[in-house]
Amino acid sequence: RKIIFVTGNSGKFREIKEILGQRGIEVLQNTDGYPELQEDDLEPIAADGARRVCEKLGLPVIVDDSGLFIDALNGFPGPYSAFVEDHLGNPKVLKLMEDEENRSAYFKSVIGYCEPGKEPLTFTGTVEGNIAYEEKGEGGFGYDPIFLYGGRTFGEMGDEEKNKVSHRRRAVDKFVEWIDSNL
Ligand code: ITT
Ligand code: NA
Repeated sequence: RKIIFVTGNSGKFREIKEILGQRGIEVLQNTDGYPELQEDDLEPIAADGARRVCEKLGLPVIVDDSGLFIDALNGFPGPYSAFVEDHLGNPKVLKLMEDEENRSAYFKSVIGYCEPGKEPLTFTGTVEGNIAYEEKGEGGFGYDPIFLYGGRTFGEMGDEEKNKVSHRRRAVDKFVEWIDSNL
């Protein structure tokens, strides 16, 4: 079985290829991109994105809309995670968190899946952790160096370790469960 994953983010692609690969599903990357809805929740963004690319390509596709939600910042950057990562970066997020004692945050990943002629489906995974005081680790991508999980950042873990516990892993597990009982 093969599936097309539409994403411009090579970190996401690497992780999903590995996780789905272990379950016998081959993942092909398509970097065409798609317009993203502006919404507070990631589910409608992923659903709409999956629908658009599926209609365009005429094939079953997945997309992954994800983000980092920081409690002390009322869930920021959340749906703006890509913009904030690109334009401000981790040092400025740490700066915003400088005087905050509440470090709790979570990552969320929503897989949007769509088949031609069908309504899109979404599969959500989250993982709770804390915002570090400084960037640590060369692994992963994006916010991984500032996201502490069990005493180390996702950036300090290798892909293998991150893929066992990550928001993305949890979303993909739900997707695979659905595939197993529906396809
Ligand atoms: P797409 O082409 O798939 O849309 P993107 O990077 O624009 O790629 P999003 O719109 O979903 O993806 O934005 C999510 C942001 O959150 C982006 O800056 C990611 O780098 C970051 N992010 C998502 N998952 C992450 C993870 O597992 N670890 C660290 N940062 C992550
Ligand atoms: Na994006």
